[in-house]
Amino acid sequence: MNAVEKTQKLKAKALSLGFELSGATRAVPSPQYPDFLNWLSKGYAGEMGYLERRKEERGDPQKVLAGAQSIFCVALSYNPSAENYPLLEKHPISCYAWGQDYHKVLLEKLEALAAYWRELEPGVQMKSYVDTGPILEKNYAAAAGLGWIGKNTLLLNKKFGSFLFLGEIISSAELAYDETTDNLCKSCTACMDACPVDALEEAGVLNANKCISYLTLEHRSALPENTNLHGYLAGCDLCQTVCPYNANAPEGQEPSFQPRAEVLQLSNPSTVSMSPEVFKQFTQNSALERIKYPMWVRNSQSS
Ligand code: B12
Ligand code: SF4
Ligand code: SF4
Repeated sequence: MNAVEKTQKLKAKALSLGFELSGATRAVPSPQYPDFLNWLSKGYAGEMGYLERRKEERGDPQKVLAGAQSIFCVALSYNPSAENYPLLEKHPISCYAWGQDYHKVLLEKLEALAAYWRELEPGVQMKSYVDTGPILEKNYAAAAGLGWIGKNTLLLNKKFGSFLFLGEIISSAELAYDETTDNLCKSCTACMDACPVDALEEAGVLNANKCISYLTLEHRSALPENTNLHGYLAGCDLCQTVCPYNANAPEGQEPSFQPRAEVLQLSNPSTVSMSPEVFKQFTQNSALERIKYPMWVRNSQSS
């Protein structure tokens, strides 16, 4: 089977598994890698030591999979339903964590895709990642034509917006490669204007030290004095909620991302007082599992 036929089959399979978008790009160092190093050297990563520790691998897919030829990138929408959209204005938990843990949901689908690929091409070497792999996911997704990088630094698609989770399979196989898309942010600056803590230092450059998402999810030590989390306990949606491409995007179709009842009920951050046991249950099988209980208590005192 030639590369074009194979790539078409993989895209059809990805679609049947529920991925709204898929595309392929070459497994070569990302042209944005020097920008990533520059970002790290400015200290914009805060306490996210894992970005520094695995920075060599992020520069070259060969360091992740020797002999890698291609990266097959996918995106799955978690765009809230019209009914739940108003919650984005006031809910203390970012909508990326309203449903089940996206890592597990996407990895399961990627495994099914990899199994199908192995049938098409026995012997193909593959490595699948969702979020936690040492790879610049947004940059490769953009290179594979899934969308462009918006001024809020996220991968954005003209039809599906930016409430998208990304994943990829790095492989030893040649595929037919996609073209990049145009950047359609143009003169819009809605996300930069909406960020209440000015974390978007310039278009497409995020200083994590200031970012509410980082402070609530990744910053393990005490929050800097006078931190205002603007009502958030976990993550932040503000620079996506205002994006015009999200306003017109279709609702995500993945049933696992339907908001859990206990999340919908949680409305007022100042009244959030959960015992460690209830918190453990509340975060189980959710992306919130990453937050430790003392961080949750700390966040509720600053939101
Ligand atoms: C670290 C990380 C974070 C950090 C840093 C965010 C960031 N912008 O990178 C924090 C904790 C803040 C974070 C927050 C969120 N994250 Co996060 N995160 C990651 C992770 C693990 C690594 C990303 C990374 O390498 N960042 C490092 C910096 C350097 O990357 P960058 O911002 O793209 O930097 C570029 C610019 O700074 C630019 N640059 C540097 N200097 C200069 C100079 C000029 C002039 C210019 C123009 C550019 C430029 O070059 C850099 C490289 O391209 C990825 C998964 C992965 N493996 O890639 C998920 C990922 C990016 N996160 C994701 C999500 C969903 C979120 C949140 C929405 C969660 C939430 N609701 O709170 C928020 C969004 C906040 C935001 N506006 O970005 C998704 C994004 C999907 C998408 N549509 O793009 C990813 C891809 C996970 C996934 N698999 O789905 N995240
Ligand atoms: S996630 Fe929130 S704090 Fe971070 S850049 Fe976007 S709007 Fe600003
Ligand atoms: S809000 Fe405007 S500038 Fe920001 S990502 Fe969306 S289109 Fe681009």
